[in-house]
This record gives sequence, C-alpha cells and structure tokens, in this order.
Amino acid sequence: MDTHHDSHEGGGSFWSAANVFIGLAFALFSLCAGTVLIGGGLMNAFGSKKAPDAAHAPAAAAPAAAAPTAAAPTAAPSSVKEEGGAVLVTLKPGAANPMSFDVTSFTVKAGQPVKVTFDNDSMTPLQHNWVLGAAGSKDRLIAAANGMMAEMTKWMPRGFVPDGPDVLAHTKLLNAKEKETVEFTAPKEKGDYPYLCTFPGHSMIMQGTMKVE
Ligand SMILES: [Cu+2]
Repeated sequence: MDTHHDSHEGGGSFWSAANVFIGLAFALFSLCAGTVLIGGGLMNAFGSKKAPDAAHAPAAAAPAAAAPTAAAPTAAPSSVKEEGGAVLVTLKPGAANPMSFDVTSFTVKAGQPVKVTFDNDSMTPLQHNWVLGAAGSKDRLIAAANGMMAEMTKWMPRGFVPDGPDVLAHTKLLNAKEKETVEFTAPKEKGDYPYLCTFPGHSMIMQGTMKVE
C-alpha cells in the first residue's frame, strides 16, 4: 500500500525482538507460576482441612516502613463504571502477571457508548495493545497475532493490529507507562466479544471478554 521499505527499522525491530523474548519468558514464567499457585492452592485447601487452627497463627506484622500512600501515586485504578449512559473501563496489565489484563471481563448493553482506557502501567517494559474482536474471532486473532512474529518490521508500525473485519476497536501499540482511550459503540448483537493484546506471543494469555447484553 505504500512504498516504505521496512529494512531500516533497526531500533524498532530490536525492541520487537526484545519484547518477544521478554514476552515468551513471561509466558513461560506465568505458566510455571500458575502451576505452582494451583498446586499451592490445592495443598492449602487440603492443609486447612487438616489444620483448622492455622487461622489462629499470628498474621505477619505489617512492615512499618512501607507507607501505604507511597504505592502508585499517579495511576488511576482499574475500574468499570457507568457514567452518562456510557460504560467507562480502565484496565492495565495484571500486577502479578504483566502479560495479562487486570480486567478480564466487563458487560455493556447493545448499542451503548463505551470508552476503554488501556493504561500500560506496569513494572515491566513490555509493549501492549488492546484489540476488541468480533464475536467468535478470538482464535483467528490469536493466529493472526502469532503469525506476525515472522514479520515484526512489517507489523510493528501498524501496532500489531490485525487486518480485516474481525477488529472492531483498538488502541495503538503502547509503550510502558503510555495509555490511550478508545471510544466506540457496543455492537447491536448480543454475545461475547473477545479482547486481546495482539503483540505477538501475548494473546494466548493476555485476553478478556466484553459481554454485550
Ligand atoms: Cu501485550
């Protein structure tokens, strides 16, 4: 569509490659961590049946030095609220897993105005986007996103947003600490609409659902 040659995107491709590696590392890490958490949860569940008195164990004293007001002074908390007939959603990467969305589900009415703010406020330097897909398009979007890994320099300037009618709304590719608000009208058809980060390698776990009722 244009005559731009993408062979001089050195810095961009470096970051793309770095992000893929970081992303894959986090994916592996979170899979492992998930296993440990599930395992730990099961053990706790069994353990607490055997030892109900564990609840009386003294809680660890809160570290006095940790001033509660010091945490995240500027960032708005993630939320879903209704205001003036519109649904306002603020979401971020997950605190425990930076390759997830901390809001994994929200509900809107058919045809309702929606404003989604994706605040890439995370401890990690990962780039992310937020892409809303048509109902039933999740697997296609994941495949499209992962397919971009072979052509990072082509897709990076496009924010890794897949082509085609499956994409209903999206942010640009956001660097760490950047945020963007996208406004759209909820589809008229009720159903589950997936949203994903389509940075290659992220979408398998960085996803959620907008329910249209
Ligand atoms: Cu991402």
